[in-house]
Amino acid sequence: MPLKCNTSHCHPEDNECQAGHHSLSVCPHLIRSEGATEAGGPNTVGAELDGRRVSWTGSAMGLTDLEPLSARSRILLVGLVGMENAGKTTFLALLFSFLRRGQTIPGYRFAGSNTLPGWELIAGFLTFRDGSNQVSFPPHTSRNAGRVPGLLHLALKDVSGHLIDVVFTDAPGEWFNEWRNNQKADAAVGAEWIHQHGDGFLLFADCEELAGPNRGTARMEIQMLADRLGTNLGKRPLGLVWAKSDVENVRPALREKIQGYIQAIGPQRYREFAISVKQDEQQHWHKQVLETVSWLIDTIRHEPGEPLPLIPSANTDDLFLLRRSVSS
Ligand SMILES: Nc1nc2c(ncn2[C@@H]2O[C@H](COP(=O)(O)OP(=O)(O)OP(=O)(O)O)[C@@H](O)[C@H]2O)c(=O)[nH]1
Ligand SMILES: [Mg+2]
Repeated sequence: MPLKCNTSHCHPEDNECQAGHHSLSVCPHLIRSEGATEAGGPNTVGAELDGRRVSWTGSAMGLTDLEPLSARSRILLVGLVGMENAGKTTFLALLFSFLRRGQTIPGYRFAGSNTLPGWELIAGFLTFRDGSNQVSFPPHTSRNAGRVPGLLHLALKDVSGHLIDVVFTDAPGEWFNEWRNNQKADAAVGAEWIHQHGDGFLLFADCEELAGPNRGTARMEIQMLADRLGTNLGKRPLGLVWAKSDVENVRPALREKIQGYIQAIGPQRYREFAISVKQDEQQHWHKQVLETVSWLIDTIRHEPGEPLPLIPSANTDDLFLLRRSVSS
């Protein structure tokens, strides 16, 4: 049975304690429900918070941590959707590695992050360390990540200097597996939350799975996820990310069927991207990671088909507009 608390907005089940206790067991507000044990497992009274889900540690954020951010700007929430091992966390790790190296998201400058250690935690796996030439992939995202996904934050500035807060979800593929089968399943609450609150989505298609013996199942799973995402999608942009594009495309017809299927669902604002951890001068897989984010932010911020408003040039005959120069 999940842990409960009588303080509003407190979520011990997500390992968040509004009173700031590191060990949930010492919090006087905690309701010790039947079945909650003293140690072990995600929903335990004895669980050490260890700063994992509170924003001031810089770790990936939880739902409550969004509040202070939303006070400064309208947060753009980008939902990363895909089955287990589809490449969602690796995409985020790549994105941060490029930003850390000084590369930019086209049209946007890096202006900070509330979750730097959270980004480092995943990008660190793709980083060469002193004395070692080994890199590895970030670990599988745990299904015990809580009720809401891990949230990674980027503050960006556009060309005119406007600050934009973007938050990316890093959720376990298992959530989406449950969600594609049953939208209302208990284990699909996090996936449903992403769909409800996301301002834009990236659907990950695993090119390795699509080239392997389980390609039929992989195709069906992607299509089912696309169906779910397509429901009430409205103007929200949907990007299809061909992850692990370095794996040879042995079944081009299969990919075309997926493309056709998603286009038939009719997302109003749709684009495809091919990415990989491997560098390729012709395919620009790395560049497309940054372009994916740029396209999403641009699309979320601007109404479809609506050109950016033109800034009228000052009419120099108008004395009102010339007020300052007249009075100076
Ligand atoms: N060949 C190849 N393999 C990749 C690439 N990106 C990821 N992988 C492999 O795919 C695995 C899963 O990647 P993740 O990024 O953890 O996938 P995920 O979607 O976050 O998975 P969950 O956390 O389980 O939902 C990695 O451990 C790698 O083995 C890529 O660009 N090329
Ligand atoms: Mg993951």
